[in-house]
Amino acid sequence: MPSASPSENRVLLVVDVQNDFCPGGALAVPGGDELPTIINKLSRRFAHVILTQDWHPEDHLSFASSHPGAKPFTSVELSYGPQILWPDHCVQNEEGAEFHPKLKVEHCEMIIRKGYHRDIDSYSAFFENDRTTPTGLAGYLRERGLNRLFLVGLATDFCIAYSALDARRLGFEVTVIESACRGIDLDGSLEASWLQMEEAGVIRA
Ligand code: VGL
Ligand code: ZN
Repeated sequence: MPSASPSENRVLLVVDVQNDFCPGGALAVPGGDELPTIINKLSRRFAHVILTQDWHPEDHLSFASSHPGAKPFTSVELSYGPQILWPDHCVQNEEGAEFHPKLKVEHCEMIIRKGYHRDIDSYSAFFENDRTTPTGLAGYLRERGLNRLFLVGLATDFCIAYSALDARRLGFEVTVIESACRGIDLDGSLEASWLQMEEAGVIRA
């Protein structure tokens, strides 16, 4: 299998820069709207760019509204383990699921959607939250020889951290560019996720 040239084995993975994760959205991450400008500029230094898009059916099981009486930001036990319940967000085909209008990465070569199975959430770009159902991204990257990942986007302590940890587990080199990420920070989750990422050999840049 031919691999990409050494200078082109890097790929920028832009995670969930969508309206609902930005101020004014359903699950707003503070400062999320600062990222499009930063990422647009950064993306020019990468020959390969992939975007992820959180893409839920309207009755998704990660929504508090799918559990009568449950409040957002509490946790429930699902078949695959604990799941935080979120406000309804990134519903398929709705405006909240669209990329932030200022995000302009024309040379993006693939958009990977996740969280589209009703019964299972998917923080990571590689596996759904059962940690075993693959999204197909690892196969794509391997087949194309893209083995150095640079992660940016939202949210540092959920989709970025889960993606970074899975990528390390799969043997990729992983760098998280902190200035181009923003976190949710539920009960210290931001600090905890950085510790886990650093332990796993993720480069914090
Ligand atoms: C995310 C919570 C729910 C994320 C997605 O992009 O970090 N967080 N869905
Ligand atoms: Zn989601």
